[in-house]
Amino acid sequence: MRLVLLGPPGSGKGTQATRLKEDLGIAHISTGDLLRAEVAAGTELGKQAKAVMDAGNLVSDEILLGMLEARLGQPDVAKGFILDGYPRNVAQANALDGLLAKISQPLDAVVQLDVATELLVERIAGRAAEQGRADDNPESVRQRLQVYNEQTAPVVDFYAGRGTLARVDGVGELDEVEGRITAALPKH
Ligand code: B4P
Repeated sequence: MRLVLLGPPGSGKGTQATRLKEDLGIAHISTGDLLRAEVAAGTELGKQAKAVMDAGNLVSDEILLGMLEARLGQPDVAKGFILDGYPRNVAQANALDGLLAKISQPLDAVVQLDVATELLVERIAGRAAEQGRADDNPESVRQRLQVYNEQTAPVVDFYAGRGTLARVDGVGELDEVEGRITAALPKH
């Protein structure tokens, strides 16, 4: 199974991908986690990315493409993968098409998690209190939501136009949401 999980910040992409990876036995590729690992390791890339992420903006497409290409080249990806946090704009969606064509691993499904904005803000505030992530402050959250509406929402239309998109209600117990995602996946 090769799956893209789409959704605004706080919609549960990371939360659900962590569960689905266990149940489906496939790799979980979170571009947010890859970037945070670079920041934590203090690499040059991490230094460049940190300020952009903290402000709630998108890190450059070029950096993301290089990171993703390297990750897709790792052996665990052969079993399938969940992409969480990529693509975040239409240029990234086109780049992903190119990368996957090169390794002959086209997508099987794209799932969009729908959650109302007030709930997103509430969830992220909860995480801020628990984990203190640098980009979970109110100002960055506002910016991340704006970036989502301007740049990522068109990616939903991109996949809808191809007929590969399933929309799933992301509100409810974690098991319930996971069940809806699983039900929306093509059967192999
Ligand atoms: P991400 O790490 O992708 O962060 P996110 O969009 O906030 O979603 P996340 O997966 O963490 O949260 P989730 O919804 O699971 O990106 C961070 C930054 O990295 C971006 O702003 C950008 O700067 C950069 N970046 C990443 N990818 C990029 C790309 N492709 N291009 C450019 N830049 C990129 O969960 C949120 C909270 O909700 C949690 O506390 C969770 O417990 C809670 N929750 C989840 N499901 C719930 C439910 N059903 N009910 C109640 N609470 C729930």
